[in-house]
Amino acid sequence: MALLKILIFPDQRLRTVAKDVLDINEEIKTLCNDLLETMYEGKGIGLSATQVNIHKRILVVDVSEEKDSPMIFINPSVEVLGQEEKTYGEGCLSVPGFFEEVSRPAKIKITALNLGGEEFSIEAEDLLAVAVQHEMDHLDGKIFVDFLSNLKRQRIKQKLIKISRTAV
Ligand code: QAP
Ligand code: CO
Repeated sequence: MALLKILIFPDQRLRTVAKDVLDINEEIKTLCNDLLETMYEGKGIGLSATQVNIHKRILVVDVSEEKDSPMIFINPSVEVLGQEEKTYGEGCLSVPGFFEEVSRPAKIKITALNLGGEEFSIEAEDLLAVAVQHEMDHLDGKIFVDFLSNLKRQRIKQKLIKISRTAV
């Protein structure tokens, strides 16, 4: 197991579109476990491979209270169910310290591969639906701050740039 380094917004590598996983081998299994370990270490509820600069279509989440229900999604796709949208105060391990309201479809169906290479589908709402949509965006190079006003995004960007300068 290993902790991976998380890219921080506005790092341009977060804009990379990830590629499908073609073979679920030992390297991919290790990556999934490292993503989970890195997510738990950061007190996160979701993490994508994009955020650790590995541009493969993999995301992990754990929305449980006890933090004992890791979920792994390889090559995920999302189908929106119904018209309802819900707003949630989102954060991101790549945008540390900032939480902002984002509106997304309330109910989705996720189809993905598990570590055994088998396809599965689940319906999700509430926090799981938010987390999977947020992480799916990362695989397409999108970040939740893209949904905010230009002013808010610009402020967050400048603050994070300033923090990264002082941290060196
Ligand atoms: C994405 O986000 C998400 O700023 C995962 O200081 C967001 O795990 C899923 C975090 C909203 C569902 C709803 C952020 C931890 C973690 C921070 C995260 C921070 C410490 C964010
Ligand atoms: Co994120």
